[in-house]
Amino acid sequence: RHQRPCVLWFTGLSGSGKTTIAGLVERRLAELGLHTYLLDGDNVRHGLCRDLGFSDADRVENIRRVGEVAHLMADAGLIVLSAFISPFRSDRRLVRQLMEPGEFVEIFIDTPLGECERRDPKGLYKKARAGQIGNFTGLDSPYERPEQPELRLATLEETAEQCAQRVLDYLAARQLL
Ligand code: GGZ
Repeated sequence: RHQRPCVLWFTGLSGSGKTTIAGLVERRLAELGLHTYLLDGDNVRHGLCRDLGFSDADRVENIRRVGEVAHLMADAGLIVLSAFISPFRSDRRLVRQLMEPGEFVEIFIDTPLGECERRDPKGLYKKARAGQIGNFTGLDSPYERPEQPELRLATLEETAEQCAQRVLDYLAARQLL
């Protein structure tokens, strides 16, 4: 089946739901017979970026490398899904500029900090509040909200499944499916 490459770039706070929604989208794309790859902290920060931490400079380098890998994968014809906090606008813009026009789809997972902290799926906010983790995004490290994302998904208003469906609807409307 024919597919157009693209990069679905999920951005948002820790615990906002990036990986969950990206995973649901990936499963639906796979069911359509499309070839995908999901880049996230689990498969990148233990390998390609294992020398990097969470200082501003390390986050910049993390996103630069992920962007280059996403670019290579899109060149190979894949639909790439990327789920990193990617807190800085300038880094997201640099990644966008690597891709062909229309190929980069910025998807803002807009979950308020209070809700991410309430969910705290890995207990990291609790640790950060206790002073055991520094430079934590949203607490003592910035998150710059996207100004013009292709999609903004409000997870307080819709379920993860509904959010995933909105991504698929967007791709269909843009003839990316
Ligand atoms: C933010 C941190 C931190 C700090 C560890 N700040 O919810 P998670 O666990 O699974 O996702 C977070 C992940 C963030 O890594 P990224 O590569 O996405 O960040 S960035 O795009 O800013 O480079 C969280 C965990 O790593 N984590 N320490 N200090 N998140």
